[in-house]
Amino acid sequence: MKETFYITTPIYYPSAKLHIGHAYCTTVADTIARFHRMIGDNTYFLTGTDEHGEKIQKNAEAKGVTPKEFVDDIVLGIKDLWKSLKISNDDYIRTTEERHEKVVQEVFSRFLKQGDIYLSEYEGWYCTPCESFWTESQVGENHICPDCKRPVHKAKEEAYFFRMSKYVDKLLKFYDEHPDFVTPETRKTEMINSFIKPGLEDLCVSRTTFTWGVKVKENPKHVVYVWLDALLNYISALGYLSSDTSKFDTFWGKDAKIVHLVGNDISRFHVIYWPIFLMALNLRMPDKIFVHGLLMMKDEKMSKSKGNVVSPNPLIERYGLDAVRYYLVRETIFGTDGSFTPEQFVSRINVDLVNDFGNLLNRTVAMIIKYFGEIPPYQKELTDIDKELEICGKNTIMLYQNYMQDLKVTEAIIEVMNYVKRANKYIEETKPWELARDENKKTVLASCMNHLANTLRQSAIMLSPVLLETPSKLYSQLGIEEKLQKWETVSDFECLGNQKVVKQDPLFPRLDANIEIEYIKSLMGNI
Ligand code: ME8
Repeated sequence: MKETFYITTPIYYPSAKLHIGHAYCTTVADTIARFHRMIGDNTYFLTGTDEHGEKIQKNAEAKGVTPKEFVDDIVLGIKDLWKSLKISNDDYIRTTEERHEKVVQEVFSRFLKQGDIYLSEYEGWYCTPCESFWTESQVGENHICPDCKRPVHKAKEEAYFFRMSKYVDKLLKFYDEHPDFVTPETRKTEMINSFIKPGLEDLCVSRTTFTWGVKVKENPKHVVYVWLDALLNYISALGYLSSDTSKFDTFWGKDAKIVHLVGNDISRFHVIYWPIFLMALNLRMPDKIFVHGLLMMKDEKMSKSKGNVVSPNPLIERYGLDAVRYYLVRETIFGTDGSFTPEQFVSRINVDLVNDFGNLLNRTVAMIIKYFGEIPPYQKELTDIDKELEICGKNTIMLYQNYMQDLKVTEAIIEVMNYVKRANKYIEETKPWELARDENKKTVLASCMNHLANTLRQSAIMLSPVLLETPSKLYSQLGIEEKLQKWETVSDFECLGNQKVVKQDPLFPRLDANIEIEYIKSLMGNI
């Protein structure tokens, strides 16, 4: 059944240039969106930037420009990065756009009217880089931010608060009734233990110490807290409260499947506050908050402010779009922490793309040209090894589809690559060069070539949400016509026959590990 599918990434802070960590989440989201489009779902994919807040105001002041000029410049770079990664987002929301600011003001007014928000005074420990207030127990004796581990300072201001206590029981009931709401589930347990069990405090939702934010209409010396502002992007971008709510009605409608991908650094806001804001607005919940891990660099969290980062652009220029996308989606199991190292980057490309995938195509094309010139038609008489390869293919397609539907993209890709590995082993087992010497084995050889070509075709289709340039190169070498490049034909084991095969350049050139590791090391930190 066709679904309506809405997927979002976090909206990133344009406080500095983005690094490979941001590209990681966005590329995975893009892969999932492309998969859903491929299987025919009505799909909407949103990304964007979170442009208000004290940190951005300070960065702009330091540079001697207005905050808007500051973010405009960085957003250009971010959009360029998404273009070079061929990110297929349907919209790009900026929180400085009128369509968004209007929603933030209206929602704030509504919360005030409903009594969900009240005016009071805030005194607490404030972390400027994280723009978060913390309680005494959270900052500990050393007064360190529990998130970024930097020193916090005491701050006091008149502020509006959101009455979280009113919704806690409802939230816990929602978690109970929707055990799949958060993946991995441990992230939800963490949130319950750290923030809900000790007593969820009311959230401070306005600031008066800086001006770069959405003004509270009722009291303009206040700007709306950046997180209440930012979370609303997921619905403002769909036209919530606007004159045209058709997208909102579809993609936030009751039949839509709604997925937010977020890093574990921001799970608190998505697992606790976002559902509560939605409850207060009387809107439906998302189906899934998928919390992914963070990529580390040299055992340290990659961070724009620390500067220990690598930018995807020079990697794309040198290794190609598909190599970088493949690395991002495959290397770190989505949902677990990972790290970026030049050694793993080079090895992942050489092992998976050059040896396993590229080589399977090279060998297959060379053999088909040598023995037949074109892909032989499907032979009804199958050997046991042919049958085994077909079963592996059927299982792979099923597992791939299930994993993708479950947002387990890395696992899905691993299944496809296991199928590719299985096909390489199939060559060793069938020994086509021996079959070719025996005139009586001609049909067995034909069947072998047909199966290899089809394994490659099926793998290319399944990899096409990740690899954007390689599948067409593969189809052109195997002479595969357009209709057989489509998802609808992926399970067809008998469809190939008489396609003219041509040898072209290898899909991925082999990387000289020593040279490339040195090159990537030279990029690290230079962003
Ligand atoms: O938090 N590894 O923006 P942000 C993997 N504006 N992913 C990483 C990463 C790393 N080393 N570093 C960042 C914000 N990310 C808010 C979000 S949403 C309503 C507002 C990714 O620019 C990861 O997805 O700090 C993380 O959650 C996000 O970027 C944080 O981006």
